[in-house]
Amino acid sequence: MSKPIYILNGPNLNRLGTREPQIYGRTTLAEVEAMCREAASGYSIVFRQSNREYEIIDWVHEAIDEGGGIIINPAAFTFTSMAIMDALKMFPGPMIELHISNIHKREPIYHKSYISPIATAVIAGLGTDGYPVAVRAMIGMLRAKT
Ligand code: CA2
Repeated sequence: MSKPIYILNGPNLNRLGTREPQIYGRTTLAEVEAMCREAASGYSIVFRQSNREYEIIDWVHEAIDEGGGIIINPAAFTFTSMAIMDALKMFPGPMIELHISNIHKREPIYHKSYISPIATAVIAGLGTDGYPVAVRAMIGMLRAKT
């Protein structure tokens, strides 16, 4: 059986759909999870969100041991966390950095990602539709590997 795809979400994304709809839309994180499961076509999905940096690091370690691929929206940790970057560096499989908004179109504080230089691919600006797009792209990469 193939290893699961880990979809990890960083701080505040549990509040998705409740504010700033002009940037992040009105879809909730529970709806995003459902979209990902629908796109997974037989692959198992581990879908998680945390507001705590250490918990995301622990989940990356879990994915290193048990996961086939990682899709991560690190939210604000994108711009601050060398610790998450260091953990992700140890992951041997494909990794997609995902952002709902186009971070490069926003203020300069959103431009310098610690994760992009080590990610296999980056998706930004597709809204929450970026999640199922990332799942399909991840499945393509996992199939190409086997
Ligand atoms: O666009 C993205 O997905 C971001 O990763 C979201 C982060 C932001 O710091 C990144 O620059 C881009 C912020 C997430 C804030 O969470 C929200 C929760 C509820 C409503 C709106 C946003």
